[in-house]
Amino acid sequence: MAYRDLREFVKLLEKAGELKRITAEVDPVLEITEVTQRAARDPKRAENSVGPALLFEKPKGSRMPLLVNTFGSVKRMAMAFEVEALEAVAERIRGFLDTKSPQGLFDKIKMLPKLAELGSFFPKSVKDGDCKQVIRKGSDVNLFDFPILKCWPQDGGRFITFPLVFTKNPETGKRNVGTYRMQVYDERTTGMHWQTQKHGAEHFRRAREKNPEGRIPASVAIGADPATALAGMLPIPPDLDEMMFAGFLRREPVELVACETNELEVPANAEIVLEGYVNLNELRTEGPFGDHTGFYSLEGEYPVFHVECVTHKKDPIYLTTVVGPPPQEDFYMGYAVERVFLPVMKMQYPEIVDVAMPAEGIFHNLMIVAIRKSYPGHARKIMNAIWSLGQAMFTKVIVVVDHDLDVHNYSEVLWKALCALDPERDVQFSFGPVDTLDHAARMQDFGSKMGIDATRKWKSEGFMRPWPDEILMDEETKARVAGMWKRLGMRE
Ligand SMILES: Cc1cc2nc3c(=O)[nH]c(=O)nc-3n(C[C@H](O)[C@H](O)[C@H](O)COP(=O)(O)O)c2cc1C
Ligand SMILES: [Mn+2]
Repeated sequence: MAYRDLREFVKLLEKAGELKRITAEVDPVLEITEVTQRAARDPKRAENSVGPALLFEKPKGSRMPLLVNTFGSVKRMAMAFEVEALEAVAERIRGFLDTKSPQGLFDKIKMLPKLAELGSFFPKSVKDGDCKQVIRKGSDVNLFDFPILKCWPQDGGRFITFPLVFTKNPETGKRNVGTYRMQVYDERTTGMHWQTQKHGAEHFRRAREKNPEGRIPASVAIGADPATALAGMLPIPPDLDEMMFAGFLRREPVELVACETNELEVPANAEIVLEGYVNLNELRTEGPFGDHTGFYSLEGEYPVFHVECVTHKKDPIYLTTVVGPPPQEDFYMGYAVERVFLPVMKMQYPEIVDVAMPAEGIFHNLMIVAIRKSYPGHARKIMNAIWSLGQAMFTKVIVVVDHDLDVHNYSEVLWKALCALDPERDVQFSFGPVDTLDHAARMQDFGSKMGIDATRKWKSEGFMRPWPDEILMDEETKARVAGMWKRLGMRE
């Protein structure tokens, strides 16, 4: 059974010992971040976790609780998707992809809605929802009712960090849902930080082409059942509905309810909904913001969201997340995405054996890819494939290794990849779109990338020397020494 809403997930987390309640008053300005950082880096916790989810019952200056670090471990990501291990989600996706076998990757992903028709994962419109228990319009709207975080000292203000931003493609009417942070400017105005390659930004541009002086409706849901809440960050193709995908993940359709003041629909189980619009001729300075790179993203000009109506549950939970020096909660979200979409990647490129994105690479800086190399230049082909694959286009450094290397063992990757290099020969540069947050790029959004071919080199690639074997002791000697171990006076 799918989680009904966020609080049902909170209950389960608490039962599983994965949630800590904090009853004392804590300030959403900086203090909640610092508490989260300290709790997350508790050395007594398991390695693959950044500490428990935290429910702050009394954020200073607000009457509602705040939930953070909700998805900050592999275990909690699996709980969010109601599976024992993330591979089970990957397996389900693979099962669907196997049923029919269209050609391209995008075709394959696009198959999902068709297949979903069978399983009826399509969102369902309903008349009413808990998100409408309280409705405030016009001058009754005050974003400062919510415990919105100022995360880091140099942040330009308070930021809504975990929203689901709903817009419609003005040409096709298709919905998009993206998680884009929102800086609060005043009671009823925020920034809208959709980066230029993201689908919300595309809707904005298409609408502006038609009517530069107009506006597009936008609605924002904060907090929903876990699959729905996580759907906004999924790197899925532009015309695939995130709410359909959420339905697929939770195995039950997402229930959507019409907004009060615009044409959009939002999850009926949302904790909080902000309804409004974005002017097509208005930009405003956004940032700085302590970002998931571990550095501040600098000020930039972004669209502005005007809130006309707020609806929420009687006793809403404000869902948020803190990004900052890795690893933070978002690393575990990204890791789940990596695991869940790996079979999709492998289907298009069967030579891919495994991929890893170390936390320190903050998703877009480093991808290690193991391939079963079959022909000369194969590693280069895979680099180009990754640079053309959805948001993987942002990958700054790709390291391609042979299939017998464990990409998750970073010290082995460092050792063997470096040994396999003749840098001038094996490093390839490429130009293209880069992540907006890359502060080293020569200009925002455009720059260079590097591919490193760290596979064994072949004669057919012009490498005429023999390639040495890795040093391994033979099994016979190992067994013999194991037998004499005690006799040698060595400790077991
Ligand atoms: C916590 C969090 C905050 C994010 N903030 C932003 C943001 O401010 N701007 C942005 O463009 N992407 C942001 N992202 C990444 C997008 O959510 C992600 O790229 C998503 O796939 C975008 O959806 P779209 O492909 O429908 O545009 C954030 C992701 C997470 C997990
Ligand atoms: Mn999208």
